[in-house]
Amino acid sequence: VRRLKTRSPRRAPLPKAVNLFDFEALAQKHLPLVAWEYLCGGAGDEITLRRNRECLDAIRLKPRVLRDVSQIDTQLTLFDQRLDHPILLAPAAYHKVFHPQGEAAAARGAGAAGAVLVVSSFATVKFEAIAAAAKAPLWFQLYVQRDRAMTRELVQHAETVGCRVLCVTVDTPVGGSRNREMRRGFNLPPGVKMENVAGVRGGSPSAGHITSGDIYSEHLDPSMTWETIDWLRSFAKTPLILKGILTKEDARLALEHGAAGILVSNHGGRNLDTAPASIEALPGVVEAVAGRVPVLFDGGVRRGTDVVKALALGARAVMIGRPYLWGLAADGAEGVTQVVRLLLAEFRSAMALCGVTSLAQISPEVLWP
Ligand code: FNR
Ligand code: LAC
Repeated sequence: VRRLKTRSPRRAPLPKAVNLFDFEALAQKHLPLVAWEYLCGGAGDEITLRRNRECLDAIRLKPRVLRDVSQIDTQLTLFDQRLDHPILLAPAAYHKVFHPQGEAAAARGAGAAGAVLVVSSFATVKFEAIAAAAKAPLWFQLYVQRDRAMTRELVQHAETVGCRVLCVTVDTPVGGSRNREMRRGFNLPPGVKMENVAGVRGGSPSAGHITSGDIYSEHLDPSMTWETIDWLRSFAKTPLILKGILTKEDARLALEHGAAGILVSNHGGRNLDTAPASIEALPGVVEAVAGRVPVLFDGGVRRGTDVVKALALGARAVMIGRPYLWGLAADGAEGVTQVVRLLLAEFRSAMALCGVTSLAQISPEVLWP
């Protein structure tokens, strides 16, 4: 009996990344443990973090057939901006923890994939350099600082470099209990700092390594209220949206206080553990908003089918957080571009298999009842 000769699996080339989870595995290989745990971690027992995925997985889509899906159009208009597709890059702090070129690489990678990058207040590259690397529009994410003059300067600085939307994060008056960061003593590596927020403690040489706890206590304002939003609107030149709304009550208040949009988010499960999955909260917010402003969504988006589901439940667009950071860690700007392209290709395929050819056609009808 002749033995079939098979190739030794050890000699097979490294498989290329074909989905976002492949990039997750690559990122974990590339990053020091402390950076990896900052990136992947959630608050508390990570119940909300897991639930973001579980609830998206549990939704079923409805396949339709024989509908001519030869032309798929993913374009949309959002805050008067024409976008090629509804996949945006969520604000994330400290990109230089993941790649030496930090936010400049992320902006370059986003631009090549036609994706909006929301630049974090805690960026580790100067706004000017991020803007110079960007080919797609930038938005700006604000963490309100205790020093209101500094806060105003930060917003105006972001506007000056061309950020087109002001995304105010309202779900983080204080940080969540992030046990992974605490256990590893997460810190910014030497030479890495917040480049656009004047250092309260960040610049102090005695601090050396800064723990995220220190950063949170110094650079978040637990006293902010709805009046702070009114104050921001009094001078902001760009549309103001609120990031981190999960309830109908807060959605109604957001409208009363003139928000131009709402981002339904639980901060990727990093703040209040045992809060619901973002996708569970989305329908209630969409109902309360009743079409008056765009509702955006983030939390656990990993597959093109997830994008279809969020849009079917009323989101106008989605943001991804960890996945593009996986791309950044694995392969810099190119990795970011690849992550968006893979997700977009899956999204287009899922649209076709659901029998829809434009975003306007994505309704609750695409969900299995
Ligand atoms: C974040 N997020 C975040 N949000 C924000 O408003 N400002 C910030 O600076 C950061 N920083 C940050 C760092 C890291 C490492 C992560 C993973 C997340 C939250 C982010 O914008 C978004 O809400 C979630 O990441 C979305 O969930 P997924 O896609 O990561 O599941
Ligand atoms: C985080 C903060 C910086 O999620 O928003 O790590």
